[in-house]
Amino acid sequence: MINIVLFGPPGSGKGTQSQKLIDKYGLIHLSTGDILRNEISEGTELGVKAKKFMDAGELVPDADVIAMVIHKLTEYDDPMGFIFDGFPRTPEQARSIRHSLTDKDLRINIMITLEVPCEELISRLVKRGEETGRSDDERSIIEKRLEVYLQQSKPVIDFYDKMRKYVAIDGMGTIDEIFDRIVCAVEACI
Ligand code: B4P
Repeated sequence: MINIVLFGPPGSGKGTQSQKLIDKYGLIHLSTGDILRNEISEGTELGVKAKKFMDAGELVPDADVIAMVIHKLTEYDDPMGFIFDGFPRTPEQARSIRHSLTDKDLRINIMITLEVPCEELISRLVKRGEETGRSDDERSIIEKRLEVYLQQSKPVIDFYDKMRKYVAIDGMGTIDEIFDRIVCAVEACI
């Protein structure tokens, strides 16, 4: 079983690269952004609450996201492993998932951070906003999400670095070039 955390600022290519990793390794995709958007489209209590935070470019509260992920983990019997896409996004989320996995005798094998310059992130997300109409891909909200990433999410790197699980990957280039770099890092840890 292999468990991968795919980390990086908004627009760094986490969702894009997760799809390729699923195809190659048969892992289960656990994207907290996708799960939350699904809750919103179904109009659940969590969705109504999450939408307010997401549309403001803020993180959804830790307690809600952690409970949601722990519940999701129980839905699968004998998986090949998980790709945690966009989770953990705070040190509190990182500590919680570590405890939950340890209780099941499991662990995160590698935490991959996609590094992309800020101007490129903004340009990718503005383009996606124009193409898809995604409500949080609007310039002022994108800027807020980047600020939140630097202040609240980036410390997650230290958490995994201390455990020697952190690997930085250049997130610039074609999708296939970046994927090749990720595969090299994954193969080195399994
Ligand atoms: P997410 O859905 O995780 O959104 P994201 O950070 O923008 O990443 P995404 O995966 O969608 O984009 P990607 O980089 O692949 O989160 C949305 C919101 O949900 C958060 O702001 C927060 O409010 C909430 N949330 C989610 N998880 C949470 C948590 N754990 N705790 C609290 N709140 C949480 O791609 C972006 C664009 O770039 C795409 O259009 C893609 O086609 C393009 N692209 C990708 N690779 C490229 C490349 N190599 N070259 C050019 N373009 C590329």
